[in-house]
Amino acid sequence: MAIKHARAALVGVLALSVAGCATDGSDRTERGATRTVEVVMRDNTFRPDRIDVRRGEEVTFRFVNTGRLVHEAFLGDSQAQEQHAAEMAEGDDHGGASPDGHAGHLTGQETEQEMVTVRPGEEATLSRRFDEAGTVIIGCHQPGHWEAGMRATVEVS
Ligand SMILES: [Cu+2]
Repeated sequence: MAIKHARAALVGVLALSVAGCATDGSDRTERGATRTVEVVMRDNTFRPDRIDVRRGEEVTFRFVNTGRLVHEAFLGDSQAQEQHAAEMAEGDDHGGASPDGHAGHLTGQETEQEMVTVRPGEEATLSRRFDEAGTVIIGCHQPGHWEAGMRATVEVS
């Protein structure tokens, strides 16, 4: 009984939030086009390590960290991965202070998030629409993880 009531309440909340999105006035909102892919993070792998998507498809990645270490998922091509790896290495030298180059990078991207950090036992989602055919990489840039091969590929065709 209690469970039924809770479910009904949850459905109500979901319906409300969907309605909230629709009246947002945003023309970027698309209904029912998102596919969710669960990716398990371990020490130090992503599973699956290859995800096939269709061009134009919007995917929500649900990263679940079942390992004992903090992991991150950074989405980008190989060039972006190398750049991010270099930034992480630089960050160590600067004692964690964020140079303004990073802020500029973020403002140029509107609100599109391209990275999540997930603690052990936690999960986080990242949504991305893939408009170009090719390979996008999901990389973990916690110290040593990228070097250890902690990455997955998204093949867009
Ligand atoms: Cu990692």
